[in-house]
Amino acid sequence: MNKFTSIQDVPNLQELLTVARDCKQQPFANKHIGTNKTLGLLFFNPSLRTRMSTQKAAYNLGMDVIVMNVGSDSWTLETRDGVIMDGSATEHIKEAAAVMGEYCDILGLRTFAGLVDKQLDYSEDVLEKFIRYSGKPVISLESATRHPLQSLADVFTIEAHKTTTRPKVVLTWAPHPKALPQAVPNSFAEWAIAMNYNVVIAHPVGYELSGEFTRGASITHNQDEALHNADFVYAKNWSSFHNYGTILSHDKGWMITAEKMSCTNNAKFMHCLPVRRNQIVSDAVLDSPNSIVTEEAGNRVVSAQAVLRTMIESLA
Ligand code: SN0
Repeated sequence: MNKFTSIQDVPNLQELLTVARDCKQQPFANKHIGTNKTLGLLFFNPSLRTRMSTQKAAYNLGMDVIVMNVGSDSWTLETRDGVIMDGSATEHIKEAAAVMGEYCDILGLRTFAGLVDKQLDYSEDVLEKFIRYSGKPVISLESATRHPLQSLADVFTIEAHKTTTRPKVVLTWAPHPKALPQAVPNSFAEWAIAMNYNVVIAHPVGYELSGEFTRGASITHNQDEALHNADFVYAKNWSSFHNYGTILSHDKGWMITAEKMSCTNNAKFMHCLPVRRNQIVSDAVLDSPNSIVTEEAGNRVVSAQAVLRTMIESLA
């Protein structure tokens, strides 16, 4: 695996899940494989779980880690080709990525959607330029359109909790005060569909995700109907894809409450975090034993470690 930016980069999902299980059971069994290898973690946007879990995963494999807040601590980067750099950007992504590639064996990159220019976001401009100019394997730490380390942790968590071979997994939109990217729901949908779960996506009118991520899922505007008999409820806000980056609804009726959870098959509640309490989900649900958000976040170490281990093996 020479990049990890979407499920398409994974040659064998079941094999990756087996490696992940092994990393969970024996986190320090491969402490030698990362010796003298450097992981660079580059953040254009804030992070808590991704930063800590990926760093820990790298340490478990004996890697050295350099963390750089590119968005705030380094020079401001120009990403457009052929421009006269007489504005505020100090350095071009061509040099910056190439230099980081000199220092690191693997690069992780967080670059959120700008939510202004759909075409630019969905072309994964910054991520693709880092891949091209760094010359090193790149791991997405949430790009404009996907969050694959999160999705791998999500399906790993579902595998650990499922009580039927093909669980009903409901991805539901929930309200949020800010416009958020589609990366987490896009990615969760494509991984959950690849796992052959019974995937149902519920959202208000106008919140349809791009069809490339949701093919194979049932899509409904009726949340109650979706939640009926669900085994897993994955809540997430996202802004509109079609009316790009806009908020079309603040409908509090979409918040996940204990009453809504009572229509499910004693479903587990999931969210990638950070989560807005009593906006996305009520305190009662988040504080209930059915909430597995902390374990889900804990499994971010497992997903990062499985990906790093697989990548290091293909470096050699
Ligand atoms: C990001 C998102 O893509 O939705 C990261 C999730 C892992 N979430 C946010 O930016 C939340 C911001 C907020 O104000 O709640």
